Amino acid sequence: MTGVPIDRFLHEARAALGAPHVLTEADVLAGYEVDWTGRFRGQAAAVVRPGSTSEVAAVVRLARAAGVALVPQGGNTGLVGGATPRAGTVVLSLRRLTRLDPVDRASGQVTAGAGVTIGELQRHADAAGWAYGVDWSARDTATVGGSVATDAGGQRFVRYGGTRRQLIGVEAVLGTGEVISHLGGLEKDNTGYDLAGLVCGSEGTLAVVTAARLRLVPPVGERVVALLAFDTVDAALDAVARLRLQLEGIEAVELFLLDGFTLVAEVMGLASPFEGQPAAFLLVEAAGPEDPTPRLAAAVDALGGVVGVAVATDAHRQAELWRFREGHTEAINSLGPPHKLDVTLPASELAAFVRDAPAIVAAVAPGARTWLFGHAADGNIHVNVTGVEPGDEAVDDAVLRAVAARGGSISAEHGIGVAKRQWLHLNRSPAEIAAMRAIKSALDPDAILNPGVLLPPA
Ligand code: 2HG
Ligand code: ZN
Repeated sequence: MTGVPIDRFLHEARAALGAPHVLTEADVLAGYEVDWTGRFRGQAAAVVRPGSTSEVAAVVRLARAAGVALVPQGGNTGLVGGATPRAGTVVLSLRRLTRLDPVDRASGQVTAGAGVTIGELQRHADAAGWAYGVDWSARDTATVGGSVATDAGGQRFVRYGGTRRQLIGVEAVLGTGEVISHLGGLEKDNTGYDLAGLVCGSEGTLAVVTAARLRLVPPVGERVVALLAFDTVDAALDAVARLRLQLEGIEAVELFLLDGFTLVAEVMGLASPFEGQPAAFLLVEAAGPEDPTPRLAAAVDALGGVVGVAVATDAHRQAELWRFREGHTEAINSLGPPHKLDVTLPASELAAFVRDAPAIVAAVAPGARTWLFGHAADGNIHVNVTGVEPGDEAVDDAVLRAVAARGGSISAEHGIGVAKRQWLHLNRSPAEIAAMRAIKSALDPDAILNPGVLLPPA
């Protein structure tokens, strides 16, 4: 978008926000124009950085009047291109919205601005004797606003659910420029449409989240982390259901395979705690008021196919074991921008899918490498494929169709973004997509919020 509308928008945005918060220099824009993986790239006309909800509302109203499209962006750690500007759009950076209210200790809730990172939120909750239940490896960059916009899941979903489950209310600016604010924190509030739940997971297409009222959880006390090595992938997946049943206080059950483990160890310089070459691994964390280590040991003893166990009871060693799992995203990216297919399978299909996925990929991309890891207890596998051009979607097509054919979801926790919108129909009926479009046009009548994301072209 060039010419008069964008010039007018920039002029008015400078007046509303102050010139330092309207960025147009190419080298400054560059960091906002590419996603974390490097697969999705775009060109922004500008980046605007409002510092309050009313400034966000002013920006949205100006954009609407000028017909300029906005791409909301938080920590820019999303993995489906949903925050990458498309030609001539303006990035609406929410990182300056760093309001972080004192924890309401009585209710176990907190109000956080969109630009607060998940790590800051976690530390803030901890300091007040509470905890935030959602966690994932990008915690120190990912923001509250982005996590609400994408309904981020993470590695403790098995225990606490995803972001939507923590969300009590939001403050957000609709595509009309109107502000909706529901931050009062009532746990029981049965007064009509759940607007917070609707905005959550809408990927910036309905409203721009400026703050969230979030539910905290009681801290768990004692923790144990174990890295279990298995002789077969099937044995590891069998163990998932058994651990969920037999190990009380389970906080995470994460799966990865030998090639991913080996790559992470190489790239991060980690020493394997195991002899030999186990086929698959589970990273298990359990917590409770008393040391859960004996319970974990008993549960592991009852499993089949375990060929190695590394247990950590101190925080330092626990973090070391977690690196084998959390290091996957970074280690895989060192091979070049991957295709990331974050999918869920029904529990009954999970083992067969993990077995078949490399062949499904190889059939359309013989030179590619397939990396499988994820949140096994949720049936959520992160299929990463390297060695494929960013724009070549044959692999995406083959994997997503295979997942849908087995009753799975084409997006477990990363959202649809631009990466998967052409496959939305695999999971959503025409009536559902029509309902989504109707909601979109009611809340964002001029389609200025994140056009091209989530919904396929009409
Ligand atoms: C994780 O579980 C994230 O670590 C990223 O969801 C997954 O890199 C990925 O594909
Ligand atoms: Zn994940």
